[in-house]
Amino acid sequence: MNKVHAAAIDLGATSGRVIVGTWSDDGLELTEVHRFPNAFHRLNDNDYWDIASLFSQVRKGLAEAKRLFPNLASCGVDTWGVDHVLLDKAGRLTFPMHAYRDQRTEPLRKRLIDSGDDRKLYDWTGLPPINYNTALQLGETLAAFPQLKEMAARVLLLPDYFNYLLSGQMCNEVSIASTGQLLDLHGVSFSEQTLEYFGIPQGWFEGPAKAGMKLGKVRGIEGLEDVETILVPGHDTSCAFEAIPKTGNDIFISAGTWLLTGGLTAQPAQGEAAYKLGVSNERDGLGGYRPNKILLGLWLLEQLASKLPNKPKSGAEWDAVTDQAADLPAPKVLIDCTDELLFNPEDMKAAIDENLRRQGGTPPENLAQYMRLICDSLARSVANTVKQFGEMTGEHFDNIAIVGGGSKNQLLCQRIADASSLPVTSYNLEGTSVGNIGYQLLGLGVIENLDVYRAKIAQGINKHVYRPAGLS
Ligand code: LFR
Repeated sequence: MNKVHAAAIDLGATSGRVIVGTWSDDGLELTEVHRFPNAFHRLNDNDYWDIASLFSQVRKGLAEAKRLFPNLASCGVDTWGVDHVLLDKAGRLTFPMHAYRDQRTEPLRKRLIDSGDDRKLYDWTGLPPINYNTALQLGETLAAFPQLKEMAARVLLLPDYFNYLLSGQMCNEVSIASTGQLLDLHGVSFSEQTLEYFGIPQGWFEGPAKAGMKLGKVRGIEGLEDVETILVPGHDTSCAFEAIPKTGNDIFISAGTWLLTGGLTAQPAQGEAAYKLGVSNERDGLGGYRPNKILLGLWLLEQLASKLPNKPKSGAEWDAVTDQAADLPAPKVLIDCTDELLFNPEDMKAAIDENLRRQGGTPPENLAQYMRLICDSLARSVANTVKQFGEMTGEHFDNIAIVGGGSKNQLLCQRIADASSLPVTSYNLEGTSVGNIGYQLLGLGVIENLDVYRAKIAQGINKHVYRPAGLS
């Protein structure tokens, strides 16, 4: 087999990267060609993404990918969920792109809960009332600016928009559409009831399209005229979940800014139990169900550290803090990770301290103590969710499979194992890019299906199993 090179453009809320996957008889080899920080910016009371500079980083990364791999065949874009642009008929931006942690939707979310309509929406879409849902964001936008109904003609979520800029094709991909509370729980279509409920014009969305198809050659970047843009699962979490080797009765975690905990199943989670647990029935790139619970993740640590004068600068410095934290005694009072005040506080340290005080606890004194507190608290939140998922589905999970940046945090993995009394298998896998590249190979006709791809990747994968304390 000739080597095939495909570039995964993977944009997260705190960093973005372009990674080239080289697929051959030997399997998949990844080369990171570009990495850059990402952040939203507050202007008065609102939070916005700097979308033009984000796209310029994508262009830079693609140009570098082509320079290093002159035979580059394709590229595909995945990003965080829910955020979107409103375009006019000619594809021009009609509204600034807000960031999902913006609190502008909070009054509307409260109204949904107080009126009980969130339950109705759950039955229609299988998604709980999270204040960043695209449907809710559009509801707020339209209430504040009703004239947008006439000005805008189309809504694209972020990966769909970058696909459009790259290829000239507008389409709404299924996994990313599902993050926004926009799809009908059954079948694969937009939820007419939900769009109507929020006053969103039905024509603002089309499809949704399944991943794995060619959108067209890259436009407007010199030298990339032969490179195909391929529709991959636009949602980063979907790419990550789809890359994880499936063995036994696993429950999965994609660990990073969030801890996305759940699985890939043929059936959606629905009804009272799923609603109470707050399961999000997101979709994979082919429209299959991926029910998961969206738990607060390492955002707590990232935000806390970002304000510290002497924050660790390298991986080695972070490892040293993790080692110190592992030697500390387990904190008696843990953070309540369901606290909404932790979603986007001005000052994360103050928000965590306040959360502890409310529960009768004492704030930590140094970064290692915060690290220990955060890892133990996140571990408890995951363990509770795994237990509740088991009770809801009747499944007996015998392993937790974890990928993503957080899977490299040994303390977090160990504490999840301890708190859940289950082994945690951490895969050394750049999961999001691996999933993204798999769909590009599918679109290029290089692989038959994703099972074959996953099986081949699993052969060469490094993993580490964390056993729960007290069990061997
Ligand atoms: C992770 C993620 C989560 C989603 C959150 C907001 O990057 O995509 O899956 O819940 O960001 O979109």
